[in-house]
Amino acid sequence: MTHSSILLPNASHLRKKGKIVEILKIQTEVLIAIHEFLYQEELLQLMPVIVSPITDPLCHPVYEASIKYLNQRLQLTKSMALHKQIAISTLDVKGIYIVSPNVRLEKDIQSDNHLLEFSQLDIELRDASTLEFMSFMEDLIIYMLAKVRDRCKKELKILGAEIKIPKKPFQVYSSWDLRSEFGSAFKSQITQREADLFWITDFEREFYDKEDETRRGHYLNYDLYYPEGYGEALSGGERDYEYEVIVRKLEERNQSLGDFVPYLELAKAAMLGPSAGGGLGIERLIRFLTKRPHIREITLFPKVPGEPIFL
Ligand code: ASN
Repeated sequence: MTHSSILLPNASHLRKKGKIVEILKIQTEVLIAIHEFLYQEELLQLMPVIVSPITDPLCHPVYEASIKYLNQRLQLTKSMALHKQIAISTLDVKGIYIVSPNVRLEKDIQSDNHLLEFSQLDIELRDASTLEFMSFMEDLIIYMLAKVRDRCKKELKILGAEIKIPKKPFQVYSSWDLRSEFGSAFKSQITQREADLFWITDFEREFYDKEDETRRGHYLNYDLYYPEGYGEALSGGERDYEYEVIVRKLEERNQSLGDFVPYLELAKAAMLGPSAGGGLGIERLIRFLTKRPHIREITLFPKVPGEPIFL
């Protein structure tokens, strides 16, 4: 059998060697520093969930990614948002984390910052507020950046990348203010303009992010952004956990209750509790630290939306 090489051009990074060794060394040190910080903070690490009857519905369109096993339809994990909330409600600990692989078969995204398969550092803190979670993440990021700057001097020099340590507290913008200043494309505008990491708060999105009880239509959630045009780093929020509220929000979003049966059963049995969390994209973080023009450059097996997959 003969084969044509329509896929091989997509894999030029495997041949040209690039600076992938330095990039992966930085990724290794990033993960070690993150584990160190979370260990000191006494969070427990959970193993990832890959298939489950439920997953994050997301708030943008993706192709279905599921498999049938016996009589069940199992979803490939889009994020562990629902499992994290269930875990922290079940375990009497300060917080949990997972380095979690996610599959999102993007439909119409063209960007230098998306992969169909990626990993996020998912964290959930028990009883935490928005401000407490944001402060926790700032400490984590400052700790990790200082360690990587220290431990990867040679690699950063080869890559021509400098690590600047941000000061706490990071700047916070409301999405409402940014929308009125920049219009609907505010995210790409503001990430170009800023010189340090910053937060954007209060987005209307997935049903599990907590709505502000005193201001309906406003949300206790946040995104962390990189400066210099590197875009979104983390998204997360405080969680709604009361059955009636969750059902109302699913209905408002025209989402089928049948897609969330085990989660709704736990909510109905009052087995969900207050927490806040978020997911930090690992590949995006490495791209930002190594200052690569496209996220494909920091992984050996990139899966870029709209392109055939080589490996
Ligand atoms: N990581 C997000 C969260 O924890 C969910 C997501 O990735 N869509 O809220």
